[in-house]
Amino acid sequence: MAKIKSIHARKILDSRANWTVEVEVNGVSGASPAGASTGTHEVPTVPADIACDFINNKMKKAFLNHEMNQKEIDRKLKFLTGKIGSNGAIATSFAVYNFLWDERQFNRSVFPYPLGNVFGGGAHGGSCYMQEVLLCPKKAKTFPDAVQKMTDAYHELKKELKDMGLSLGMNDEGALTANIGFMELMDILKPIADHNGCAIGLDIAASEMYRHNKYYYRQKEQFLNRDEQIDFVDHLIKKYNLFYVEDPMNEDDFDGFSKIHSKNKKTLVTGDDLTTTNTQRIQRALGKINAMIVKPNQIGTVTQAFDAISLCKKSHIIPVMSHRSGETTDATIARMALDFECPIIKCGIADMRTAKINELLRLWDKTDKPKMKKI
Ligand code: 2PG
Ligand code: MG
Repeated sequence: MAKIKSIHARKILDSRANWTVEVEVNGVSGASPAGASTGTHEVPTVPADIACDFINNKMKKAFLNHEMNQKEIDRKLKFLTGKIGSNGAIATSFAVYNFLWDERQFNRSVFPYPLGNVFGGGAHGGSCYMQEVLLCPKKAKTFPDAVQKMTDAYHELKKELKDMGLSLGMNDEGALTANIGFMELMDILKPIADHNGCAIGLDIAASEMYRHNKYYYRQKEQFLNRDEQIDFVDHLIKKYNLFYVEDPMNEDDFDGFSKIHSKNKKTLVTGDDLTTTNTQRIQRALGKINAMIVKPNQIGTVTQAFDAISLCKKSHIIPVMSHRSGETTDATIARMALDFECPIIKCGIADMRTAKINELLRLWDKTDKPKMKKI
């Protein structure tokens, strides 16, 4: 087994022009993304300078000449997150994962469906209260066809909003923004999604709008109480035939998620801030959700993210590999989605988001008899 011969951390910029951590292990790199609508239960980050300083001046000595073993390294990283943050830990863990990529004997022929943020708002910018309106090209038979369908729908919506004179450009995730109400947007998007073979999903990111036990809808200047929020989400699911709803309730309201799930068994009721890629929180969510976001930087290492995926699979919860709103061109999550056979990868559509999609297009092209994971 290879040994760690060099480790070096540096600051690089993410897509929001904020500093983030990139780590090279034996010359192979990994970089940390960053969230804006972060869950309270995520492992905290530390400023990039502090993480890099600790990695280069203290951690390095303790890691050099150790075996390049993902589990062992991640076990050590887990205990260092107080010093290097989840950002320093995941950048190192990704670098090790990428170094070992060629050696690992995984069956890499089952590809995830992309889930792309086509229209956005909330904490990612844009006037809409809805954080993400997502498209999943469920009718596609191949990964390239899935990308075609999703981008066709994206371009059609973009043109429509431009022709109506409503377009306001893109937000943090490369999603479209416009001077339009959410329901009006949905009414325009639904036929576009339908004829391009895409299903619609939402990331409501409800914790971001939760104030004094109510949900604040800023476009409507309206507060909804818990029961009203459940009814509103239920109404949206039925009206737009939503296949996916992420974080419909505040991050600690496990029973609220359960209520929506029990009324809508065909929809993926998905935890993100609820579960934060944390196996203890997934245990609490069993039976209450049927899908879960996997963001490796929420928990700090590839191994812990993998443990979360394994628990999901045992518990009939669909693991959805996911980017963050602050990203780099690091494409490790695309590789992880393939290795761990996640049926869906949430990775955006435009701007820097193409790094993950392009990695999967390359891998699809290089694979003998690739196929899509059934969802
Ligand atoms: C989310 C993510 C990614 P952030 O809420 O699912 O889309 O956003 O990285 O800001 O938490
Ligand atoms: Mg989310």
